[in-house]
Amino acid sequence: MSAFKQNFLQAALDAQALKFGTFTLKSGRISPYFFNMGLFNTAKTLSALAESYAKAIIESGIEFDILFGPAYKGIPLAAITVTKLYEIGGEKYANIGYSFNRKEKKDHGEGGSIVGCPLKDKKVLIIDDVMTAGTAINEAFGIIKDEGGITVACIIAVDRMETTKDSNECATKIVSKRYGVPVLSIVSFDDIIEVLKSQLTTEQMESVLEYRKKYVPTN
Ligand code: OMP
Repeated sequence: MSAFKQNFLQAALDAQALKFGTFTLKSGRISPYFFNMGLFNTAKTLSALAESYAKAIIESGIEFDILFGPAYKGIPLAAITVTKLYEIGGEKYANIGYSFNRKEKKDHGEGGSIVGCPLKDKKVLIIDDVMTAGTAINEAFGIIKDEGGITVACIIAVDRMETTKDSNECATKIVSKRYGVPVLSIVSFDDIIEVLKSQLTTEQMESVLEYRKKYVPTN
């Protein structure tokens, strides 16, 4: 497993952004683990987070013009990661732009709902936190299309690898097929299990595996 994945998981545990217990998800599922991006909230943890996103993007070799962070959680992610891409990846990333959408439309000043680089005719990479059923990310694809941009991929920190309500395929696959683009992630549910198996109690491990069996497709 890549070092950036392991570093990310260690940073998530240190920041208590990755927790084990009983959590109700947006989908209503009761999950034995939860990833809370909001707990990466200090300079050091955000720097580690940005490094993991940047390394995953560099490793993918995806070519793009703009890193787009959907409001609200994607906004700081886009800003910190675009900076880190330049620091780590050098000149190749010097002119990569960043932008985000406003939740509320502004009718004064320059107006519009996009802040940062205009998306028209640009190759856009969406950055977000977690994908469970893929609902949140759909909106971002729509915004980019409406602005005349071309989404070339999206990247999330955690791919929970779960099926949606109406399909036996995992949400990341469905999103990837629907929009014809790769869905990248720093880590998947399986990476979490692999790295943390020695740190979880038997009880935690059992509920994690049971959840996996119920909601993660086998192929
Ligand atoms: P989907 O829209 O179903 O893909 O769920 C993704 C969203 O669920 C994230 O953007 C979060 O708001 C929330 N979420 C987490 O933040 N962490 C998790 O581990 C699980 C969820 C979730 O509710 O599924």
